[in-house]
Amino acid sequence: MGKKLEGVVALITGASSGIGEATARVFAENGAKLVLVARRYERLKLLKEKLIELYNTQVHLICADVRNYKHLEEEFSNIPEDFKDISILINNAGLARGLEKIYEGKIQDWEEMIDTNIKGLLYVTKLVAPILLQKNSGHIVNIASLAGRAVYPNGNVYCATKFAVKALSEAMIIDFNGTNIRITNIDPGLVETEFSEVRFHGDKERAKKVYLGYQPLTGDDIANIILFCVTLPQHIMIQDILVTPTAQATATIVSKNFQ
Ligand code: NDP
Ligand code: 8X3
Repeated sequence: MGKKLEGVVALITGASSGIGEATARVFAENGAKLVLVARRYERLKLLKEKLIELYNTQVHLICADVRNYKHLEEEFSNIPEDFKDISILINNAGLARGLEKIYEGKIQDWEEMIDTNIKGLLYVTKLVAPILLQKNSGHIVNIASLAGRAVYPNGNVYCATKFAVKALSEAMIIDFNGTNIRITNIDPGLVETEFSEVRFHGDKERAKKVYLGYQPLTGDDIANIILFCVTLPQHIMIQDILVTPTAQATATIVSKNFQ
């Protein structure tokens, strides 16, 4: 049997770690050609080498900050011919910074979250949408969060950015209606990645504790859900998915049985 994504070009933002990296691996295994975006070039380069070695994948790297539209535009105009025909966009790059009351939050953290999670997603979508519209097909997957469905204590600005992603997914579903372009919003709960380390500004010990005492989701779990959505028959569009570890009921109710 042929591979599910044989020859399909997929662009994944935030591919240097966590969910994005796992999605790159799962897509490569399924025959996709990849355009991978992140800021940490060394990470992307190592991943590219691994994907070539394991799956003979064709990979084009874009070392860019999704907050910088001008740079993204330049990089897009330099995408090699072989990778230009993007069919799948995974809007995954994103982060949380800080976990404190709104009146204790730092302006720099707020700006980083808003600029990356909302504006970065919009910038990349703005550049990929014309390619999909031109051929009247394709799929955009937005990684929002459980944090975009219910606010939790000290989540304030991060939650607001993910509510915005959810709103943008709903808007895209309406705006692309009448085309063959599909939109899927995915809201994961707790996934063990570098997310908490980034949120706690590099405090690995504090980050580790978030995932202790239960089985969190992995990047691979989300990657396989994404694969499922993008490989369904063309007439089926999964609009929205909420996925949590079995031990997680809500953002604040997590059963840590053995703690
Ligand atoms: P990671 O920290 O492991 O990965 C985040 C990725 O985003 C990295 O590849 C990072 O690359 C990239 N990124 C961050 N900022 C930028 C930027 N300005 N420009 C380009 N790339 C950027 O976390 P996750 O894999 O967990 O996070 C992926 C997405 O999933 C995020 O949107 C997050 O909000 C969401 N999510 C995560 C959950 C979790 O529990 N882990 C749950 C729900 C949603 P680099 O630093 O190299 O630029
Ligand atoms: C990441 C999951 O619950 O830490 O979006 O906000 S959570």
